[in-house]
Amino acid sequence: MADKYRIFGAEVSPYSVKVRSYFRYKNLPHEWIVRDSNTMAEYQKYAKLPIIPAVATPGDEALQDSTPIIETVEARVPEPSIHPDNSALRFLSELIEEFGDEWGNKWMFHYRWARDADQVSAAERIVGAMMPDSPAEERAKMAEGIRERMVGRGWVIGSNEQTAAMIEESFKQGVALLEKHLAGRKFLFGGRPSLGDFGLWGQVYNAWTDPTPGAMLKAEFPNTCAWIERMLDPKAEGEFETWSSLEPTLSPFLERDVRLFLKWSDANAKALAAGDEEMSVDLDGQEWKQSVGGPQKYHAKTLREIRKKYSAVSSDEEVRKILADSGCLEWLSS
Ligand SMILES: N[C@@H](CCC(=O)N[C@@H](CS)C(=O)NCC(=O)O)C(=O)O
Repeated sequence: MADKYRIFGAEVSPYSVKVRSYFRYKNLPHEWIVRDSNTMAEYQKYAKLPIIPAVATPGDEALQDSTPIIETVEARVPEPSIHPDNSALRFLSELIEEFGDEWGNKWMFHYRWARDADQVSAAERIVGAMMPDSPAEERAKMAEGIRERMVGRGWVIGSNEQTAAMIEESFKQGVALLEKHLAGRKFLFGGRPSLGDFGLWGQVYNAWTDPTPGAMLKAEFPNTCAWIERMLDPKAEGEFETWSSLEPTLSPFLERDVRLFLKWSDANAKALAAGDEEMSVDLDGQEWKQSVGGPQKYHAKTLREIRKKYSAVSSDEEVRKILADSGCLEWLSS
């Protein structure tokens, strides 16, 4: 039996760094193993799906998919808890995690592959981590190949001519709301990190490492940048707050960003169920149109999961009111 967890991941993978920050916060003995040409064979022993992160537990069990990884470990090592005691706040944190994983990823992925500077930077970092021992010439060739492949894959996250500006606007407005919320506050729910912080942070941290969104964050959003740096190795610095102190600045984020994401996710699930190849949804007066297929099935699955989590707390008056007031309820209770 190993004495540590092993996390196979990469710095450029938002879900990998999300899990690594969680392990750091929980103070769990772990080794961060960059999945590269040297560690690939070992990674493949644990990875049922060809994705990172993959975690090997001290008992040599294989875990994949960041949300179940965190849920499994949290059930085994509950302290310090990443869930507020209050069930309404706990659900909001889970909802923000879902938002980060499924919509924050559109922000990150779109910016990473939309412009030359970001494409070059990301492709170089991916190759630098994957093939550290290869000659520069080989790495440059590989980086060009990755760049070409990824630039053509915007459809995976629904980035296309019609949605590009909507995604960028969503990032700018979303981060502007976070910036206000993080003024004088260490984490999204108060003095310690929640599940919602880990999920959203993995994406925003990765965007911060990319030239275009990184420059924007550094120029305009100092509170968000401080949170990004704090979340790399987060420590409990206080307690979770109550809804009354969070509400003034967290409500606007739920009302705009999370509500629109849920509306999109509902439309995506309906299009898949109907066997459509395209989906279109009105997001506050702007039409979002994208192809749907294999990659979008995962969003439908996580929508079912978050609805299940909502249904477990739906008798709680406080959570119903918060979700109804922010326009999120109708997408969670269907
Ligand atoms: N839902 C999964 C998503 C994992 C995922 O999409 N990982 C990406 C990197 S961020 C991946 O492994 N892509 C294929 C690859 O890098 O080989 C999770 O939360 O862990």
